[in-house]
Amino acid sequence: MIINKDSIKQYNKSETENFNSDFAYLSDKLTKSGANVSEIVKKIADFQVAVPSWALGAGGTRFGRFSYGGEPATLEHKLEDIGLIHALTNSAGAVSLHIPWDIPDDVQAIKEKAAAHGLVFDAMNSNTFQDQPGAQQSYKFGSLNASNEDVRAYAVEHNKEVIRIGKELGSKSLTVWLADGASFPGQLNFQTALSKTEQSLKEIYAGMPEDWKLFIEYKPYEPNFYSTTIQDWGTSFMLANACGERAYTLVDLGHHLPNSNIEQIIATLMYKGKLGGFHFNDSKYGDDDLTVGSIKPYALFLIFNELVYGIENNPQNPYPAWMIDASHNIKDPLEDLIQSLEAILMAYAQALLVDQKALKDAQLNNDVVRAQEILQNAYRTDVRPLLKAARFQSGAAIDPISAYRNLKVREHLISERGLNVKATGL
Ligand code: AOS
Ligand code: ZN
Ligand code: ZN
Repeated sequence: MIINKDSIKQYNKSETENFNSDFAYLSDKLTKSGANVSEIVKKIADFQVAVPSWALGAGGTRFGRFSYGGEPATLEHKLEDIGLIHALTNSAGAVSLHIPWDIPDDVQAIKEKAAAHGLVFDAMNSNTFQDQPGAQQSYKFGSLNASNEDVRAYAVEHNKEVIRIGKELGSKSLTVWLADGASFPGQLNFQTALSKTEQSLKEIYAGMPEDWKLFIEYKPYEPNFYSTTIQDWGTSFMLANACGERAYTLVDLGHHLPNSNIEQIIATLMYKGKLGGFHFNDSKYGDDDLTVGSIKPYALFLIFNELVYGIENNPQNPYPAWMIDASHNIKDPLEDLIQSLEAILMAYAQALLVDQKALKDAQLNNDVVRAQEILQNAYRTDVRPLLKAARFQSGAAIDPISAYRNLKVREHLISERGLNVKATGL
């Protein structure tokens, strides 16, 4: 073990003094304004976000990939990396596996390894956007939407195989993201492509165990640049309804056209009980891989405000599955994930501070200024002492990035695994 509870505890000692005074000040202020601080800290400590198995290596863009050194070469290494992040933050207690990039050779051993790091298996991810070595059919012109029946059946079967693997691991859900679409007008008949997709998803849904959920992801463009068959939340929602009650829409923050009102999409889906999963990232233009909260933290807060409202007021909606879906090529991927977790928990904590009763009153009285003040008061609160308290109380690091650097985690990984290893995946 590169780090353990003792080394973290030891390191925390150097941070305790500042933390104690910051927390005492904030806690006092919030308590006076009517907030239940210990309840909020507990909610923050309980919030767990899955890390995908493809986010641990130095990611790539199509223009280049720069190895970071000490990258995980095996699934075991990837679980160790997530274990490290979880030990430092106490908020990354799940892994989301990608098949076939991370097929476990020995399921039992992988389950034990995950359990040793306190990790559970969240949603499984299938891949019908690449042809694998030895593939009998090609996805070049589509997968679940393919007009060629052999290709479509092959893609459906792949998803069923992913369910079989996930079942052995103890996962309870499948996320389907499709690259299917067209790069040029005329390439596809939209209606045929959509009806094939619906048929395929229904077949996959029928192949799931009774206690599984299906998450249907949408994306407006990329890799196809003219049309994507599941382009938006409405299409995903329609397909989820066609499949059945255990099929849901999955919202990936980066999968919207610029300036889309994502928080309103969240509200609509939760109202209808159909928000199943969530992929966190950030973007300035049309990408889906930047660190969460690095570009639009206020939008993230507004999204969390709807999530918190929905979790409290929409029993028809299951508790959503959270995952970070970001991977860039210039940062240490573990530091990047720790930064993303921090941004997620800050937005969550700020949303928990929103005085829902006062907001409702302001809305009923059409007091627009007051409503905005209530939201912005919550957003402008420096909630970091609450996050630190949640981590400190659960034996994680008060300041995870500083602990990661001071405990020389990357240096240890490089000395154990070498400088020139390349993670499988993107
Ligand atoms: C792709 O853009 C989607 O966000 C997927 O959720 C994911 O990144 C991909 O499926 C990798 O497996
Ligand atoms: Zn995604
Ligand atoms: Zn994406």
